[in-house]
Amino acid sequence: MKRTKLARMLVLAALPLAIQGAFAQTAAEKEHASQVGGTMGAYEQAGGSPLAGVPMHQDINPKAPKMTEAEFQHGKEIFFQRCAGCHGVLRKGATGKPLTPDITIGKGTDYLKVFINYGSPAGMPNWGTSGELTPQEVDIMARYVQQTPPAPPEFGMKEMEATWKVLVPVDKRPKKKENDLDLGNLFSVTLRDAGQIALIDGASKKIVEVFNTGYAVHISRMSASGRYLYVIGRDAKLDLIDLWMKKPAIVAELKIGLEARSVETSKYKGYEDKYAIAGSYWPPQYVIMDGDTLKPLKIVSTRGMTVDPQEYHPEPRVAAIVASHFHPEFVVNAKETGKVMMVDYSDLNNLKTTTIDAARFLHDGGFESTHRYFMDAANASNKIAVIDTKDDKLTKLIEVGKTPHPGRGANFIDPKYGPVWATTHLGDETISVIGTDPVKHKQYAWKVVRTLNHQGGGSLFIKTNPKSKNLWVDAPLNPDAKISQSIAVFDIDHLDKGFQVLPIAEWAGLGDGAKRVVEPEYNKAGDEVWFSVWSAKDKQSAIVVVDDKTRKLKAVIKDPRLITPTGKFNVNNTQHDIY
Ligand code: DHE
Repeated sequence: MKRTKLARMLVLAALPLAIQGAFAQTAAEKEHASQVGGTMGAYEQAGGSPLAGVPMHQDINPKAPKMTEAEFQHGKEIFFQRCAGCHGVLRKGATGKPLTPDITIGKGTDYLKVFINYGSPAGMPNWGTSGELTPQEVDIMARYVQQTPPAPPEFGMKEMEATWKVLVPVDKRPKKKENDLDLGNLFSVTLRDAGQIALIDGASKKIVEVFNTGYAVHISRMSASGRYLYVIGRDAKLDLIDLWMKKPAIVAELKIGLEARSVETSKYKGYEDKYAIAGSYWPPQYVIMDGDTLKPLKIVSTRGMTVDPQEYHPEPRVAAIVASHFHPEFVVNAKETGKVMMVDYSDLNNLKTTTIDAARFLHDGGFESTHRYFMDAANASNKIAVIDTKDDKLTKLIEVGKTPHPGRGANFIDPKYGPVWATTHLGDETISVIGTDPVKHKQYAWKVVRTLNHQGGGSLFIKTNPKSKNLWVDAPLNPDAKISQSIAVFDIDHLDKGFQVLPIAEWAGLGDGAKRVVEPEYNKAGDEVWFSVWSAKDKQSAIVVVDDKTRKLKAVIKDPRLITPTGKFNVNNTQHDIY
């Protein structure tokens, strides 16, 4: 495929679903856009926000063009569904341009209407000519963005406490494990559009339990002991599941804000299972809670100055959070300011925080194999920031490919360069392999030692396991269905020999649907790899299990309850940061 066409298809893939159809020009693009169901729309910052339905303060700007209350409400709804992801809730700009009244009033309604109608080569969709917005809605939006941005409500201790429920008090919980489940080999599987997670037993591949959790549930994390499972929804609802109970159950819940993506637990010696932390997109803040009850203890705002240029940002969303293994600290990433906060949880009343300047648009990342250095993707800056969690310092900012998206990344021993960590990319077809051993392989440390090409862009996750010689990389957002429905696998001992492609979606034997293959995850033994085959809510999805040694199909998990499976979190690997 020609590069220009591929580039256009990748841009298409990153757009909200609703407008993909309109951007699609070829039959293949049109088909892809219609296939991807309700899922792609929420990908990248351009996704719909749960804030659309939240009541907000309305302030009509006297200098701005007139709007009726109904028009304002309609504009607000469209803004949160379509625009907030890129332009920010307060319209201060994120991946899209700032749209505050000091800028927009000067441009005027007619200019703005043209812009909204036709879009721009810089990535602004053609909302009007695509048919996504009616001429009347284009007019409403042109006037809406000249009003003072309505701010969603804040969410402080009073609001949090009002949502807090302990369903099973700590003294009514088991003192030891009361079931026969092999906890280390359980998988917590995100059922994204059902607002649920499924617990699946790694050996029998059967669903043990399905829990109703938050809306468009995002990730699961484990407590240090492996007993408690934490699940966060995009609506910022946090659920705590006790895996020791005879029948694992939700024992506490808390809403930590209005929109969220991340949760983690204290892992430092002496603090196992003591605290949990969750970060929100709105309000931009994080909260530290009691690990076993979710009682909110300390809320800290992330609002502040960006690393570069040093200017105030009112909504630095909290992206990945990990727990340090070297200090009683959480590593909290503020996306828009590009700052990494090492939050010392040993004294919550006198909270000490070391703030490390990294690069803007921090998103996801994982530890290298010693767990000392956190490899932190600043996605829109095309960089990996290496954060030393022992000395609490920035070790290096490394240029990688376009829009790195490691998930947690992949650690392995490169036959030539020693210990390395790899990231894949959303924006191109490369994998950047980075040396991570500053002691025995100093000359390669914190450098891209290899760049591998795999099937194509639109990749989200890369995975291996200490017991494996395989490196797996997905490409679920690639516009070519052949690519998005398969997986590439490299032999770690022969990386320069290229990759093998396995037709995972075909192996699943499903009917029609997007069938994107997403997120490789190992079992506890490190001898099986699980892949989600992710279709729309009303289509059948599945999980395909591959034998890691032979690369042959081992099992297909199909169940009517497996609705839009995406992330899979093996208890043992999540508990011990093995990836
Ligand atoms: Fe994720 C991790 C944010 C869309 C599946 N995702 C993360 C993290 C963040 C994030 C900040 C890191 C959490 C941490 O480590 O503490 N994700 C976002 C978004 O803002 C975005 C781009 C758009 C949105 O509206 O939410 C988004 N994410 C998606 C998806 O569409 C995915 C593919 C499917 C889904 O279930 O929603 C998806 N994100 C995941 C998964 C992880 C994740 C599976 C955890 C990876 C891991 O190995 O830990």
